[in-house]
Amino acid sequence: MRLVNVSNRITIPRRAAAPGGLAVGVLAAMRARGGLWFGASGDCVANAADITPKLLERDRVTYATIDVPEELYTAYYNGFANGTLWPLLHSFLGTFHYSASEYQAYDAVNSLFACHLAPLLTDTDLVWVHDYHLLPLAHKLHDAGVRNRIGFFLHIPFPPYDVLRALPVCPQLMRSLLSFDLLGFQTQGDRLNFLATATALWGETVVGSDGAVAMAGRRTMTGVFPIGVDVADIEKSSAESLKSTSVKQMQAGLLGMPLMIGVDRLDYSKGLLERFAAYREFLEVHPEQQRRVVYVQIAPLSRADVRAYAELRAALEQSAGRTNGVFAATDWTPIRYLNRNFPRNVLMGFFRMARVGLVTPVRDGMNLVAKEFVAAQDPDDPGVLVLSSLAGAAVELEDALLVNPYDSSAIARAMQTALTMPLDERRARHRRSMQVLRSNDIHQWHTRFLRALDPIGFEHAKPRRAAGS
Ligand code: GDG
Repeated sequence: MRLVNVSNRITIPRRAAAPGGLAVGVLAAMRARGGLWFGASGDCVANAADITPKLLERDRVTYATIDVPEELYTAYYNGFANGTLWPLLHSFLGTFHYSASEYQAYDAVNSLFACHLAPLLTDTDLVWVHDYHLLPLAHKLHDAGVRNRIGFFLHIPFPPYDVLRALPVCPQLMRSLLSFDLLGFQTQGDRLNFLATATALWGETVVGSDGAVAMAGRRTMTGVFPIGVDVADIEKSSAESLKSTSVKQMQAGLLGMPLMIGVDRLDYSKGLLERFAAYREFLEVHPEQQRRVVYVQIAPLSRADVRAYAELRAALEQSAGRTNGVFAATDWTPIRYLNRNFPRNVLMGFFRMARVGLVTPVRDGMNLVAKEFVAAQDPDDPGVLVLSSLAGAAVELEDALLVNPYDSSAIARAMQTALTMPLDERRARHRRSMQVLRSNDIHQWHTRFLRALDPIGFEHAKPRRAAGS
């Protein structure tokens, strides 16, 4: 059995990778199992008729990419995927828009993916499709004659039907999801929202007691597979990178003050404006903390061509500037706000030296940064995670300081609690959180998903290294 992962974009090792949770998860599955990873290259081609997949072999993984015509890709990616589905699935009806032509482009790019992936598949391949860019892909692959087992994992939330039905093409997209053999979600809440939507559209009889949806002679299983992180790798790289130049420079710049850190793609789902407001409130309510703490916010730009992201960027610059204007001293900058991308091992080193991790998305499928922050801590002197109760990670990380991300006073209080928490309590919370992370790490995530997709094929195919190792 060969694993074939399909995602909008792929990450080729040793090339600078854009930050993003999906790539981190799929790369771990590919490294462990080998196989084929198919997606768009990010480059453009003049005509769809000229598309030929480019193949690259590295370390028993075949990376296959296609170039997509620019206009089509823009309408598919910036338009329907990130202007319609991303806000809608995060329940942001105010940011969501719909355009029939962008939906057509989305459908057409899914057809192109299917048409160029189908010839690369062999009969025994297990196909695993990732995320909201590719909801119709199994349906298109069936049309292209593919009969393999095909699974789908949604990395972001699945909203309640009452939100989803704002989308004019909701029934079509829901129907095409039933072409998958397995649908995986981050949390039970997401899965139940999907099943309730299926019930609302097609009646109670389509959903079985085991959570499978049966329609027109097909049966689609559903399951919950919360994504994890590579705990052992992060423990090692966070400790090792304390010796790196960037981490030492950061340490020197703290002048002995505790570090509060946030690391998020610049995205309105991550609650950055709300977090900046909470930090301002914290400095007002606790003037004794002024000049006693450093807040570093790393926010690499993403989807900069989508208007909502450009607007958010401007608002964040204004907000950080206002806080620094009001509170800065000649020898102290309250917020260090960096729109840049750091190497992964350096980030893990930053996490390890931080006293507080701020992860306060207003909605998030899981949030890997929350898990990475915990895994990177020194168990003898661990930092404290302040975590949004609206992130999928809050289901597992009950020992974080859980906050409502819209409640700036609650976040400000949690900042103070985290900064003043006694060592014994920090250690106890960290120990319990690490047990949770180890019991569901990244290897268990892909193992559990693939075993559910094809129990028989899975038992006959050995990964290149044992899951969990
Ligand atoms: C989606 C879902 C779900 C960030 N800055 C840099 C950098 N990162 C890395 C982080 C982390 C990843 O990017 C971000 O993952 P998240 O899970 O936090 O968020 P999304 O990108 O929105 O991911 C999310 C995830 O998919 C997986 O299923 O958890 O809910 O929205 O790994 O460390 N990496 C590097 N430099 C940076 O500056 N190298």
